[in-house]
Amino acid sequence: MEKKWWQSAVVYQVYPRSFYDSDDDGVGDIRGVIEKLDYIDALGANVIWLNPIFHSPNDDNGYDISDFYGISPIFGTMDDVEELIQKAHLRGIKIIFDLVMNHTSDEHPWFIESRSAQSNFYRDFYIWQDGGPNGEPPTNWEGFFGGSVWEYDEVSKQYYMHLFSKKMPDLNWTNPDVREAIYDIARFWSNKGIDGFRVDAIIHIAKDMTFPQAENLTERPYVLADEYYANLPKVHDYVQEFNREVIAPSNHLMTVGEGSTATVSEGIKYSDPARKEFDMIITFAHLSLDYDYSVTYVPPKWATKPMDLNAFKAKMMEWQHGLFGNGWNTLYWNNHDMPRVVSRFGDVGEYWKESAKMLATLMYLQWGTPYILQGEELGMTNTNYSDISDYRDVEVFTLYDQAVVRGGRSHDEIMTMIHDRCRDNARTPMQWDAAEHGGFSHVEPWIKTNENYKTINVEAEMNDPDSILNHYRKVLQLRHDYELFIYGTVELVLEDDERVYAYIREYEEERVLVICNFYGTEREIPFTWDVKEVMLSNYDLKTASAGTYLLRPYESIVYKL
Ligand code: TEU
Repeated sequence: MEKKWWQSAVVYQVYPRSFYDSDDDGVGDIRGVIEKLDYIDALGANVIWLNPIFHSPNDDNGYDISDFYGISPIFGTMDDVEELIQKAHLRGIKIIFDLVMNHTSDEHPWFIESRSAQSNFYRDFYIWQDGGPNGEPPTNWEGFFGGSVWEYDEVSKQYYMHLFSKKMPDLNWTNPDVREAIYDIARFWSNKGIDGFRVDAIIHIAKDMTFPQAENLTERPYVLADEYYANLPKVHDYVQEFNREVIAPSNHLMTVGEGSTATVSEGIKYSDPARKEFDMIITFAHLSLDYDYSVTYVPPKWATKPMDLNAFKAKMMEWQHGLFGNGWNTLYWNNHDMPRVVSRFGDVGEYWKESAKMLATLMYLQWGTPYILQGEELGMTNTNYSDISDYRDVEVFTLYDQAVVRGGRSHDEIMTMIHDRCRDNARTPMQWDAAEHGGFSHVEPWIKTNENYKTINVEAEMNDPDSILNHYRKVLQLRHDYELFIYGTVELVLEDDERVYAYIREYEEERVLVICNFYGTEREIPFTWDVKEVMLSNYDLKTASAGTYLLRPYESIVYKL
C-alpha cells in the first residue's frame, strides 16, 4: 500500500465551544484555537479535527446547521478561519472540518421552504410521509436522541423524518439535487484550503424508503432500527459518488467516516482504497461492550455493565486484523459524544495518573491513526452535576423526558445514568490553569467547568515531568520516531489473561512488546521475552528478565525486543 500522510498523523479533536474563549463571552472560539496552536503542536499532534463552526441555532451544538457557508458569530469570522488554516499550516498542522451531510437545521432555508407546502420545490429535499390510519407516526422507528424519528408538521400536514433532534430534519439522499448541493458545500471548504473532512453520521444517509414497521422487543414505544437506516448498501453508492465528485478531484482531501455501528466487514468497505470511499473509518464497536442490553426502558448506551476485557481484546483485534492491508483504522477512546475514558475504564482516585497513562499506551501504540479528544491528554474526568439544569445536551433532556417524565423511572436512577454516560462529560471547558473557570474564560462558561480544574490543568501538567500530559507526548513521540508503530503488524500475547492487554508490534527487523495491566490490582504474568530496552513505562523504568513479572496497578510498559 502506498504511504499517505494521514497514516502517520496524530489527530487532536478540538471541540471549539469548550477549547479556549479568546473574547470572554463564555464560549470558545476560532481565535482561541489559533492562540493554542503551539500547545497542540507541542503535544505531538499534527492534525486538528474541528467540530462544526457554521451558522446554527445550536440545538445540538452546531450539528444542526442553518448555513453551511458561513461561520457562526459565536465562533468568529471567515477571516479567523482563514487565519487558523494559514497559521496551522505554518506549523505543519493540518485542519479537518466536520461535514454534516445527513441533516440540516429546521431553520435552514431549504427546510423552511420544504415545510411551507407539499408542492414546494424543496419538499423533496427532506423525507416527508403521511401518518398511519389513526394519524400515528409512519413507523415506530426510534431516533438516536430517543423518541420517534417522526415529527408532524401542522402546516403542511405530513410527518418529516429526523434521526436526531426534531430540529434536525434528515435530507433525502435519493434526490440528486440534494447530493449536488451537499457536494458544493464540500467543494467550497476544500477550496478554502482545509485538508479533509470527518464525515458525520454518514452511515445513516440512506434509509429504507418503503418504511417498514420495526420489530420492537423493548419496553419503549419506539425502537432503534439500524436495519432500516444504517449501513444500507445505498450508502456505499453515495459515498463513492461523493468521492468521485469532491474528494478525488481535490487531490488533497483526507476523509474519515463516522461509522458508529459499522461492523468490521462494513468498515473494510468504507475504507478499502480500491473502493474509493473513505480513507479511514471510526467505529464504536470497541466502545459498546459495556452497554447493558438487557435494560430496555432506555436506549442501550445509557445502561452500563462492567466491560469484559477479553471481549474488548477480541473486538479490537477483529478490527486491527480485519482492516490491516484492506483499509485503515482509527484509534480512540472517547470523543465529544462519549464519557471521558479515565472515568469509564480507568480510576479517578488513587491511580488516576497511572490508569490514564496506561490507557494512552494501550490504545495509541496500536495500528491506526490516533484521535485524541481535547483534555484527554490531561486525564480530564467526567462531570457530576447534581442539578439537571446544569446539563446542556439535548440528548440528556430527551432521555429525562422519555424515561422519567413519561416512562415513570426514578429521578435518581436516570441521573446516575446521565452522570456515567452523557455527552456533556466530554464537553466541559478545557482546563488550562488553576484560575477561575480553569483559565478557559474570564466569565461564566456556557457549561460549568469541572470542579477539579485546580489540580487537573495544562499549566500544572506542563511543569510536572511525570504528568499524564508528558506521558501522552512520549507515546506520540514513539509514533513519530518508529515506523513500526505506523505500519507494523499487531498480535496479542497473554491472550487469555482476562486482566492484561498485551501485544507485539513487528515491522521489518524490529519488534516491540506492549504490556498493560488494565486494572487497579497487581497481576503476575509469565515473562518469556528477551528484552533489549524499556522504551516507556508509567512507573519507574524497569527491565525484566525471563521468569515472572508482577505488574503493579495499571502498570504499562513498552519494551524493545
Ligand atoms: O453523532 C452521530 C452518532 O453518534 C450516530 O451516528 C450514531 O450512529 C448513533 O448515536 C448510534 O450509535 C454525530 C455527532 O458526533 C454528534 O455530536 C451529533 O449529535 C450527531 O452526529 C448528529 O449530527
